[in-house]
Amino acid sequence: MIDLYTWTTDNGFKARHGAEESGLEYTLKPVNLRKKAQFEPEYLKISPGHKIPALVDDDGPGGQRITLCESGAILKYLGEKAGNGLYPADPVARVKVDQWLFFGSSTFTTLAQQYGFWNKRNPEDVPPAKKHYDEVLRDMLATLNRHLGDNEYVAGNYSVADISMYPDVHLHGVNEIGLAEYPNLKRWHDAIEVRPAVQRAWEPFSD
Ligand SMILES: N[C@@H](CCC(=O)N[C@@H](CS)C(=O)NCC(=O)O)C(=O)O
Repeated sequence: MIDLYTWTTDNGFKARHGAEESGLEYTLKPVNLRKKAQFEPEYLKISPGHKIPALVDDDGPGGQRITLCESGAILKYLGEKAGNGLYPADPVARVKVDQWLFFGSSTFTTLAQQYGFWNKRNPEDVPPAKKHYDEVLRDMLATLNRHLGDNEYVAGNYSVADISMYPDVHLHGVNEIGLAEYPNLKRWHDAIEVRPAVQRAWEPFSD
């Protein structure tokens, strides 16, 4: 049985989206960040850096129990375990999925979160930081838009790499900046948004 520890944030939605697309059975374990549940000693054994998402699989490789944090690693793990092409078996296809999965996990979300912090959540008005991260986010959206002009999904076929970027395109791109200037990205977003797994993954939940 897989336990998925998550909350209603971009990285949290990625893991839930990956779990829903995998078709694997899992139990959702809410970690209420507002109540600082991520600092509970038992949770820190699974996620040492007090971050969601995290996962425990009693039936990991070789039947061993494994614990895992980092959304990118979780997406790769679920995709490999599901064996349904979300993380492809073909080494050549994997090269591109890895490239965009790392971009999504380490560059895109990390910088989009800075946009969210400086432009939406920080009570102090700091115009240079706002301007900087607004430009950074728009540049990343433009990069994706150009790439998706020649590719249906970021790594060719739909994969965990797309899942790693969907939440921040949705939250910041669609809901805040707007995608009118990025038609290829809007086409990509809208195709993913209607997937049944995405609808399920974004259903509200509470602890
Ligand atoms: N690189 C990590 C980042 C995870 C992350 O930033 N999680 C945030 C929510 S989106 C969190 O748990 N914050 C709580 C904290 O830092 O205490 C990943 O991709 O999983």
